[in-house]
Amino acid sequence: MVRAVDSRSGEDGNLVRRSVTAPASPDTKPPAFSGVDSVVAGAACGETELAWSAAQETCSGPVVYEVHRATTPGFTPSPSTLVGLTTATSLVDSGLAPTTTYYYAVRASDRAGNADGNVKRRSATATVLPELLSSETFESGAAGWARSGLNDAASGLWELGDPTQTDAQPGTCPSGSACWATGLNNASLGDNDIDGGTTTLLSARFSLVGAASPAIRYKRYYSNNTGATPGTDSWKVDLSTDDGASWTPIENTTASDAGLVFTQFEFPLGGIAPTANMRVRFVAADLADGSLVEAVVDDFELVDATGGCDGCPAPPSVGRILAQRDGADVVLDWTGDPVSAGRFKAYSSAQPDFSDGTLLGTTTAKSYRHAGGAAVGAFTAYLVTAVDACGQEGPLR
Ligand SMILES: [Ca+2]
Ligand SMILES: [Ca+2]
Ligand SMILES: [Ca+2]
Repeated sequence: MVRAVDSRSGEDGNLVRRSVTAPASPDTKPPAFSGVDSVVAGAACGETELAWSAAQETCSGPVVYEVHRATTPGFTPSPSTLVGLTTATSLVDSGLAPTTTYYYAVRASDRAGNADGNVKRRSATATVLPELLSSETFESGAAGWARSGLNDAASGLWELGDPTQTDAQPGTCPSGSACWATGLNNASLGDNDIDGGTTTLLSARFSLVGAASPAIRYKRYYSNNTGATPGTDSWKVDLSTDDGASWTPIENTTASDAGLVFTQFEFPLGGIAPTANMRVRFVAADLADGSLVEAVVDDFELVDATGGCDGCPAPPSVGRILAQRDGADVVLDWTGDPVSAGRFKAYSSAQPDFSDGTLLGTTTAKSYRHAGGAAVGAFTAYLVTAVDACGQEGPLR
């Protein structure tokens, strides 16, 4: 509202002032807004997190932000791409498909219905969680792994146990007290390292059939940078999908791990089709005279890099919410509801059947303040959903 002052002279000659309300001049100026600033993968499965700077608006506040989402880069925001309305300057989008890239635009609109038309878009791939399919720590024995294949070295052949420490060999395992090492017991540096040939460690047969994004992980240590001819021997790891008949290299390096520290290596199969007859072999050698070569392998894991989103139970639903006016706001409260969740989402709708529900915002508390909610319309329905640790949200109904 614009307030004006009407001035006229009174009979006694004194100036009389009184206020009148002038007709409202329509606010047609959209909020000055720079659009979405960042979109990143979210904390939980199937989530992205958006953030933007507040719009400048002085006449018809508060500003409401329309969040639009699409899977095409140059999309045009429209009612069909609207996925959220919020007065906050950030939003967690959830329930997204893993490995899919989503594109977002955020536009600001004021109470008078003026919307900005920025064309800024940002994209991110929704968070995926890996699923651990199996883990071998060798604490219960060799588990079908063995020295097999080319093993013509005079010393430093693969052995399972707890290694003794030298400047070239760690004195502990990555896990527990059992790991594979090239000659466990070294009396001194240069004693019981690999000499004069090759040693090969062959894994047990394993299957990765059914994994959507299969990967192999292991912890390893490799050193060839001490001794008379450092850096001349290779560390090789190969993968077979046909029980050892043929091999694909997954590591081939002359670089050493520094400081007796293990490296966790992860190899996504990518275009290699998983089978039920898979094996890995770890090959270390001292082929150049005088090299000190040591290696350790432990904690062999099979992983489905995107499978973690499938293992989540059905998300909880919120039963009872109280909605009450507080001045111009509506405060939602479900502290009496027994459901527990890490996060809740509040929606409003002008329809009793909730056919056009719009996301107001996200909260970690069991309450939500809908700023300006009391003035939105004669009828407003509210709904709160719970979001579980996987980022799954209860149904909107
Ligand atoms: Ca171990
Ligand atoms: Ca050794
Ligand atoms: Ca040697």
